[in-house]
Amino acid sequence: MRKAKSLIIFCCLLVLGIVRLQYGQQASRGDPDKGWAASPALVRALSKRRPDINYDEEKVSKYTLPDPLVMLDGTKVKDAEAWRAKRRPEVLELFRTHIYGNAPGRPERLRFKVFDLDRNALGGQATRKQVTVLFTGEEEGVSMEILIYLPNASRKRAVPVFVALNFYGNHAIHPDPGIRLSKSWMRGGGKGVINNRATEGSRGARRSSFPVEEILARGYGLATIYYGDIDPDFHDGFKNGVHGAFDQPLEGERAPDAWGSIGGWAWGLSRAMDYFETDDDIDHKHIAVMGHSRLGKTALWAGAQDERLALVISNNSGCGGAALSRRRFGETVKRINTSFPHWFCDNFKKYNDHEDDLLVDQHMLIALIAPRPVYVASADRDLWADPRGEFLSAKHASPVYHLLGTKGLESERMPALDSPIQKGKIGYHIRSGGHALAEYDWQRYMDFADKHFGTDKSGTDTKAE
Ligand code: GTR
Repeated sequence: MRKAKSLIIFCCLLVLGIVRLQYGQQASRGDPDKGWAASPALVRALSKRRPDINYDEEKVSKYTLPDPLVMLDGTKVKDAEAWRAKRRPEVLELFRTHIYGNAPGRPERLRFKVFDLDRNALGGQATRKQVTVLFTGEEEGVSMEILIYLPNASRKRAVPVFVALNFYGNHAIHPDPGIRLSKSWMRGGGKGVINNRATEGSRGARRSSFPVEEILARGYGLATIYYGDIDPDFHDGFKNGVHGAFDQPLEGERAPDAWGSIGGWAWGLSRAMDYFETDDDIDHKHIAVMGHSRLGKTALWAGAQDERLALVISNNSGCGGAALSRRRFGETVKRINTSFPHWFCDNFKKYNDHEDDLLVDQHMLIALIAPRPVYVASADRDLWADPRGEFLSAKHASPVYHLLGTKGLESERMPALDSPIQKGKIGYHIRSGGHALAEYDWQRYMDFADKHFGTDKSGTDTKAE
């Protein structure tokens, strides 16, 4: 009898617990009919921790976004022709002058050296290649290493490839002992990184962000590059990396619109694209560029400038990436320029606390990618990156897609958690969890690429173009 009583009490407590859990989850997800809303408890906690930062939707002041379809002189952009010939170049120039800076073109003496080719890597699942890109053509000059895995099961020789910069060296994305250990300078804090250098202990440390086997199984190749090869991520007055190699400051002074680090990393992605065009195993017409966080900002900027990049993906890119600057929600222009003075060009600092003076906002960065497919992804707990600002940016880029005769982000409101929108050429999701590049994100990016590249599991074309 006593046993039965305690069983009943236990069951009641269990039901209560489940109800509470459900209720709690709902509270953080917002009203399902209204789409995602930040958890009020999280907003309270973050606001308490950082009173200088706004995490409260109610406190976002009114702002007016510049219209991507109105020229600086007030002329309306009425057709695709005017967008391509006039407005697109104008917008691109505004981003170059005021935000990311001007980068040089492809260096004349650029050279590629394939130093590793294993057609039986990862137990036979992949072909692994490693390539050094010599930016100045000289062995001792600044260079980057590309690690490439291509699926052996693909029925097609040339496969579509995801290219992504990484934070801790190519060897950190997978424990494959064939990957060359990075010798470059590295930020501290990474597993197995000692005195800013990688050690054997760092092999595979970032594996959870790069589901290599899953990518291969879906018929895609993966190419990755350590971003610090291109430009080490610290402020040294632009002496090291590609800036040191290519800058020509006038009387020692850098121009206020000279490229920053994001400009440098994006430039590196274009040099990777130069290599892909020479490799017959790679379908260079179907390259998707993907980046997380600061590298998400970089992926968008690379995709905006280099139209050879066929699909562009921003994972939790936030301020200076997909998020609208004018919302001043989470990280702001002033905050980012203060913490990372080397990421953008000097002119961008003029907009610290003066976001409304910008002649562009980040929806126009996405619009520069039109009509190519672009995917923006946020994370529920990543309020620093302003998920709603990222969504709105994708939405306000849509008129340009419509003008070009295609669909943009076809949704008026934010979706619920983990409910991707993939109807048009702009995809969007907000994943449960925090600031990260998760397997869930990769799977959605591959779904999106399947749609736009027409790839099925075997890497066979399923879409007529
Ligand atoms: C943060 C920065 C963000 C984001 C992030 C990252 O510290 O404020 O803009 O880029 O770093 O790259 O991990």
